[in-house]
Amino acid sequence: MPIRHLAENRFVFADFHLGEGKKNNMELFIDDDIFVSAEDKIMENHAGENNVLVLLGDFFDFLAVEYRKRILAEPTEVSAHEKLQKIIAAHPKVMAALQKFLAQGKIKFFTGNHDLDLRWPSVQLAIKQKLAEKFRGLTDTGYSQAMERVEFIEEETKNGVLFIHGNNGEAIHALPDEKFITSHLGRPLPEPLLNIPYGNHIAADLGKKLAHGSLLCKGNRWVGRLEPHWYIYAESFWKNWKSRWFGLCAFTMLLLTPLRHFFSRRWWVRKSASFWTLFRANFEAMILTAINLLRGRDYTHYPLQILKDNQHIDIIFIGHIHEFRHMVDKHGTIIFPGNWCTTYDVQFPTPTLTWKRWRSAERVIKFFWAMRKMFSPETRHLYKPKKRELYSFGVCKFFDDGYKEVELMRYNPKKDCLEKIN
Ligand SMILES: [Mn+2]
Repeated sequence: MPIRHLAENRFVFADFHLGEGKKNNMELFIDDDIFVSAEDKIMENHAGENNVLVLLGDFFDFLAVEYRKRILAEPTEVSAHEKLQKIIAAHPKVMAALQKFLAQGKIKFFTGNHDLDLRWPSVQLAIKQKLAEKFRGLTDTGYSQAMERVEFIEEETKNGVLFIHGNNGEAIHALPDEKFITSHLGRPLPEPLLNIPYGNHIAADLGKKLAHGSLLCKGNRWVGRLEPHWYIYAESFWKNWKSRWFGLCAFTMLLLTPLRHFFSRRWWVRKSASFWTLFRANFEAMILTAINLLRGRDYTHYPLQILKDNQHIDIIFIGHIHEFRHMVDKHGTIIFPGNWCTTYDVQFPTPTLTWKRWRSAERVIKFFWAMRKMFSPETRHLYKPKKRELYSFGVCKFFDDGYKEVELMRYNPKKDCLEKIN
């Protein structure tokens, strides 16, 4: 029997959303120390192997960082650099862990919708230089080889395994064909701008106003941190007038945002979209997860379609929707490696479905009926949002004979070990 050799180990992490630190309420990453320990454990357990760290998009969150006191800043190359420097300064331990990994392996950055700024070649170079800086001055070749081990890609298929961030599965976050905008109304721009999907502006603008507060109402710290996020608005109407006011403001802002964007001086937000397109996008951003829940369609829809349409792909690693899941279907395997940014999960009561017909109607009716339990004083403690402390990642092992193995794993900080997630 021929002996099979391990050719490459990939450790796939997604959605860290590193921001500019706690001074900004949009910062979602606080587990720097746990990431350092997880990296150390991986390097310890896999010393001497051909290791690749895959960061599957939204590793940096450029949309959560202010530039000239603005969150909705013009997406220029200069702003990208300033934001990057703020993120690097806010997360020195994470940067050091990446430097350490690079000393013995490779790092692949995938572009997500929150770190489209990685498309600027000079931003890529700045990150390469930062991660390879330990090698500077030793030998020129050591430094340049270390930089070559850092790679930036948008998607990759290797040996039947597809790696993607996954934002193209949602219409409002799908990437435009042109990477940069170089002209406006037939005139060339003084400097190119990043061509950003409209959904990004909703996250940065509406999301920030709801999280930080505005003239109308105080901010709600759950915005951006609770899954599913529509629950924040639904819940506010159940409680008292203070929180109901927040719900009303959120609803008003939802209606005003497309109007504001339509008439804004900042044309690069709307580009050539019509008012209705903007309106629909805002509406979908708020309640699409709720609609999908009611029509029984979940986030696996998009990768499943890719597996069906592409005979040569049998495994997909996909991030973006902040879920962890290892799913095996007749068309192939899908791994959602999970997110590392702060997330609280809402626990919903599960209704028992008994009807023989009208099952989808039953699901809707019983779901709303069961939601009472979440707000009644006797049972509400059972359904408090819980912090997701999973620290999950995907593993993909490629062997020299074409065989491959995939796994959903997690780092357990209490036991300081790596575990399988079943
Ligand atoms: Mn994303």
